[in-house]
Amino acid sequence: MTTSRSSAFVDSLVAFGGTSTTDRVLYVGRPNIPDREAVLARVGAALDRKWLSNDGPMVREFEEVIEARLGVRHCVAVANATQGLSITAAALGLHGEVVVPAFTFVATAHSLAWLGITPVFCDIDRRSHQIDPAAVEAAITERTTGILAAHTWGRPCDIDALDAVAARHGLQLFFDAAPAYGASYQRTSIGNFGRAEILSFHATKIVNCGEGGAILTNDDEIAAAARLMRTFGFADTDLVTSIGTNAKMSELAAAMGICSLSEFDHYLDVNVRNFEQYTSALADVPGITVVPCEPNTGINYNNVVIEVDPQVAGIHRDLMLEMLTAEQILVRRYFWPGCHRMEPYRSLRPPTDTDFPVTDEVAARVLSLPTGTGVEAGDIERVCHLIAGLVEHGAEITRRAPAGTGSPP
Ligand code: T4K
Repeated sequence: MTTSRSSAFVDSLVAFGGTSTTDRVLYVGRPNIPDREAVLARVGAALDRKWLSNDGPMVREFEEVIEARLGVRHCVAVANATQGLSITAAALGLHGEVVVPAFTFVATAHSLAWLGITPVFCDIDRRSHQIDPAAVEAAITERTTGILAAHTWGRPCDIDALDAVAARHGLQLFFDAAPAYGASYQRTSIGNFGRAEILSFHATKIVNCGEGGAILTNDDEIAAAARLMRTFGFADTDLVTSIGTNAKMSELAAAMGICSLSEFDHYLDVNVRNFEQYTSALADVPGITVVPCEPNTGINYNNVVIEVDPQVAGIHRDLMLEMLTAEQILVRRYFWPGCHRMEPYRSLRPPTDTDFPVTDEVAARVLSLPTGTGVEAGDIERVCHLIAGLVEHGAEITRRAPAGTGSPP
C-alpha cells in the first residue's frame, strides 16, 4: 500500500541513496557465448588455412546449415542485417517510396534511405506491436514500390494480410526479420516469406556472429543478385556485372555463427524458462503486462518486453527505467521514440501527435528486460521484485524523484 511516509523499500533504492545488495550488472542483449574451445578451434583452422574472407568455406557452411534448418532455398550471408536489407531492396529494384513501420529499430528505415528510397512510416497494431496491414494500405501512393515489414521482437507479423495488400497493389513485399532466427509462422520457418527475409546475427541476437546477417529467399534471381552485390558486383576475377558493395561475412564471424547455431536449442530453452518466470512473477503487478505471443507463431523468446501503463502502475516507464538503471539493471526502451521522431525523418516530415498514435503510445510504455544465458533465475527474481516494489511505491517515488527525472520528454 502506498503511504505518504517514506517507505523502507524506497529508501533502499540506489537512486535514493540506498546500497545495492549485489555487484551484478544485468544487460539486455548480453551475447550467448558458445563453447569457447569450439570457437577457438574453428578460428584456428581459418588462421591455418590463411583464408579469412571472400567466399570462405566456413561462410558457405554457415549458409548451408541455415538453409537446411529453415528449409529455405538460399541463404546469402552478409556482414550485418542493415547491409542485407539495403542489398535486398536494391536487388528488388525498389525506388520511390517503401512503406515501413514507424515502430522498429531505425536500421529498417535507414537501410532504404541509404539508397535514396523514401521510407514511408505507418502505424502498428496496439496488441501485437506489429505493422498494421490496414495502415500499410493507407500509406500506399503512386510512388510506392514495396513494403518492408518487420517481425518486431522476433515475432512474426501478420504475413497473410500483408501478402494480400502487396498482391492487391502489385508491390514487392520483404521482411526485416533481424531478431527472428528460429521463429515460425503457421509452422513454416521465418525465411520463407515474401520475396526475401533478412536476419541479423549481431551479438545481441539469439544466435550470433558478433556481427553478421543473412538474406533468405526462395527466389534464385534475388539470391544471385544479392551474392553479386555483397561482393562489389564481381561475377568472376576482374569481371564486374552489377553495382555492389562490400557486405561479405568474414570467416571469423562464420566460425562464431556455426558454433552459436549448434547451441540454439539450449539458448531457446533458457529463453523460454526466463520468459515463463517473468510472466508468472509479474502476472499480478498492476499496470505491468508482459507482451504476449500471437497464436499460430513460434518465437525464440529472445525479447522479453513489458508495457507499463502509468495510470494503473502509478509510475511512468521512464522513471522505472531510471530506477532500474541505478540498480545496474540496464533495461532498454526499444524502440522509443519511433523512427518518425528520429533524424533525418523528423526534419523531413515533422511529426505530429496524430500521425502514429499507437506507435507513440507503445513507444512510451515498453521496456525490454534482460534475458538469455547471461541471466539466472535469481536475477529475474530480483528484477521482478524491484518492478513490483516500484509499482507499489510508484506515487512516493514519483514525488521524491528530482524534478524532470524520468518524466516523459
Ligand atoms: N532491424 C531490426 C528490427 C533490428 O532490431 C536490428 C538490430 C537491425 C535491423 C539491424 O541489424 P544489424 O545491422 O545490427 O545486424 C542493438 C544492436 O546493435 C542491434 O543489432 C539491434 N537490432 C538493436 C535492437 O540493439 P543498440 O544501439 O541498442 O546497441 P547497444 O550497443 O546499446 O547494445 C545493446 C545491449 O547489448 C546493451 O545492453 C549492451 C549489450 N551488449 C552489446 C554488445 C554489442 C553486450 O552485452 N555485449 C555486446 O557485445 O543496438
